[in-house]
Amino acid sequence: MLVIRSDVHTAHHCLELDGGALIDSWESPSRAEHVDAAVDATPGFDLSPPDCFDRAAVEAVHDPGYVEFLSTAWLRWTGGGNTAPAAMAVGWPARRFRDVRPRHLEAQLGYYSFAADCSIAAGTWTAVAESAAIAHTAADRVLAGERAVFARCRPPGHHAMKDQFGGYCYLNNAAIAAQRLRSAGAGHVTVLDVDYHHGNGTQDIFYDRADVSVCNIHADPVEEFPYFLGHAEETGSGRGAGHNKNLPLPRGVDAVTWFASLDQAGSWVDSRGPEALVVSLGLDTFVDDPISHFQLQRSDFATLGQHLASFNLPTVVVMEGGYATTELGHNMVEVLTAFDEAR
Ligand code: OKP
Ligand code: ZN
Repeated sequence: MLVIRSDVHTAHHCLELDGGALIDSWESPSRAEHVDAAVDATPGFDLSPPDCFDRAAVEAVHDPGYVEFLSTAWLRWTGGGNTAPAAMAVGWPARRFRDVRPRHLEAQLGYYSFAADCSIAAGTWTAVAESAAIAHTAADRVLAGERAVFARCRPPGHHAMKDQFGGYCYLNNAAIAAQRLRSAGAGHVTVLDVDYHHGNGTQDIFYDRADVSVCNIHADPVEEFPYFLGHAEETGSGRGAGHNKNLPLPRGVDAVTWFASLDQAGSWVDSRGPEALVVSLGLDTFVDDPISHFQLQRSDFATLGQHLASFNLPTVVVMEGGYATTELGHNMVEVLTAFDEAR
C-alpha cells in the first residue's frame, strides 16, 4: 500500500487540559514515529511525501475566516507579548451567548474552538497544514488509480468542525480527502469513522449534504468525548437527511459487540452506493488505550482490515486517534497489511 507521510508533524506538540491538569498532550509526535517505524519494518509499503498544501481545497470544507485564524494565531499570540507555551481559550459562546465573532485573540480562541483539550503552539499550523496536505494527496493518488492509500496524518482531524478546533484536531483531514474525491468526479463518497470517539467534525461538515454520507461507530457521547454530538438520532438534515448514521456503544464493549456494529455500518455504507470510501482510522479502540475504553485486540485489527477491503472500493485510509503509542504502529500495520492481503 502507498503511504503518504512526512516528518513535518514533529513541529507540533502542545498542551492539554486533562482532568484539571495541564499536561503534554496524549496526541504526541511519537505516535506517528511508531507508525512510521512499523511501516518501515514491514514489506509491501511504498512511501511518498505529500504535494503542497492546497488552501482552496481546505476552504471547500472549512470557513475561510477560521483557516485564516488558525494560520495566524500563534504569530498574534507571541506578537502580543505572550510568552506562555500554548495559546488556549478560556471562554466559549455557550448556551444563550451570541454567535458574533469577537476581535480579541483570546476571545477568538474560544469562538473558533469547542474544547480545551488542545491548544495552538509554535509548530501547530505548520503541522496542521502538512497533515491536510497528506490527506489531500492520498485522495489524489486514489484518483490517479491507486486502489487504497494510507494518509499518515498527524495531528488527526475528525473532530475539527467547519469553524472550530478541538479534540486534538484543527483541519478535518478525512473531510478534505472526501471533498477532493467528490470535486474530482466521484459520484458519491462515504466516510466510515471507526475511531473510539465520535467524529463530530466530519458529521458537521457533511450534515446537510447528500453527496457525502458519514457513518460513525464510537463510544456513546453521554459518557465520552466529544460529549455533545454523536447520538443515534442524528441522521442528517435538509438534503442530507438520511445520510448520517451514528452507532454509539457503551464504554467497555468487547470485539464481538464492536464487530456487530461494524456489520451494521457495512450494510448502511453499501446502501449508500458510494464510488469511493474514506476511512477515519483511529485505533484508540485498542484494549490497552490509556484514554479509551473498548476492548479490541491486535488480531481484531486484521479482521478490521479485511472488512474495510471487502467494500471493494477506492479507499483513502486516514489516520486519526490511538494513544497506546508503542503499540500503535503494529496495530496500524495490522489493519493495512490485512487490507492488502484481502483485496
Ligand atoms: C481525539 B481522537 C478527557 C478529555 C478528552 C479528548 C480526546 C480526543 C480524542 N480528559 N480528550 O478522536 O482520538
Ligand atoms: Zn479518538
